[in-house]
Amino acid sequence: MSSTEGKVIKCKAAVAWEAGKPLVIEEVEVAPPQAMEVRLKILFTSLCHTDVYFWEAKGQTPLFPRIFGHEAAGIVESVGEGVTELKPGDHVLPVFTGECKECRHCKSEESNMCDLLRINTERGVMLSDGKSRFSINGKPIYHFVGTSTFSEYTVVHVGCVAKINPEAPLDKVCVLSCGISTGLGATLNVAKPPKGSTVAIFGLGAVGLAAAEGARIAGASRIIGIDLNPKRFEEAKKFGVTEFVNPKDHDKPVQQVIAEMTDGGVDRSVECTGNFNAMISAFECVHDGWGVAVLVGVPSKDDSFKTHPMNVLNERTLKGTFFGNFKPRTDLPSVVERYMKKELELEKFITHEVTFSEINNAFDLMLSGASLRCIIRMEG
Ligand code: CXF
Ligand code: ZN
Repeated sequence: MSSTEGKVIKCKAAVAWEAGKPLVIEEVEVAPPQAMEVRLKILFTSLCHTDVYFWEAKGQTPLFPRIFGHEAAGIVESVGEGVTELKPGDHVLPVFTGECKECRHCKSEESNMCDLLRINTERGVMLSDGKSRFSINGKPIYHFVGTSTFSEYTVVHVGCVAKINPEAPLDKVCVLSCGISTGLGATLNVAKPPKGSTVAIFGLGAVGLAAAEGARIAGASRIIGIDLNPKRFEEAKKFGVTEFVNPKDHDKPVQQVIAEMTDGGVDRSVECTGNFNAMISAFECVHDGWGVAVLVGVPSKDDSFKTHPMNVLNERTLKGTFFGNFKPRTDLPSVVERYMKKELELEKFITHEVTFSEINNAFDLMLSGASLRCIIRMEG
């Protein structure tokens, strides 16, 4: 039994008091985990665009004060009642979407969209009692997507925690909690490019580069990266991207450019920008007869998507994915193993590292487009 079990822990957390204002490192109180919850000591966390988006209060009703953060790795400190699969000391990745293992989605081999623990960006409290486990002088601080990893300790539902190999370096595998798994899974689990095939990736940010990494692992012969920023290409080569297309360099639709490059279209495409015009291009650039396009990027609220139905009738398939179709508890341990076997390279995604007290720098680096992933080291 750890000395803190069952007790309130006082620790440091980066609190967002207001939309778009720098986070403030505060001393917070973290309540013990309740039934089916675990309290984690976070060792490393990284910043994902979704944290920035909700911090800027672009999505939905703003909820403040709040502790953001959902890409992370840590160690179980204590477990609540009813938790049998985790124990103090286990190495884990918290995940913003869960796997209850009981609902029809969890029981289906095809879905990872758990009914109970699916992402909810509007809820700032724990599911079981509608309360926050964080407070400052008795005033509650809201949670974010059930993870709130910008804190030395956090409380998470057991269904949102993947137990991983204790040998895995937590400062690397923390990026598997969200963006990198999303892009990787979009290619490996959903697009499934056969060996030797051609793959187009729209958007060469961290998620798109993870999709390219998936195509490289699958043995694609050509990986065509599409981005409006030509500077992205140099970096993209490290992820297996073999050719680069900037839609701005052409006076015809990019889907036509790609069709001309590939004798009628690519075998697979993965859309990682969230721009609806890019989604149309990603769909229309796949070859008729067998092409599959996968949508990953999150569109704006009022967007819609238009294509001629003949594009579908001519045997093109459109798919979408959430978290790369990975079931967090069942599948993430094996993604970690792929990294351990050096099949999957994570180092190249990690462009920066800061200490916890420098967390606002990680926001600046992401906003300026300078970073792919910036690791935030909680200690030392
Ligand atoms: C995203 C996935 C789509 C909805 C918002 C959150 N995942 C994490 O960043
Ligand atoms: Zn994310």
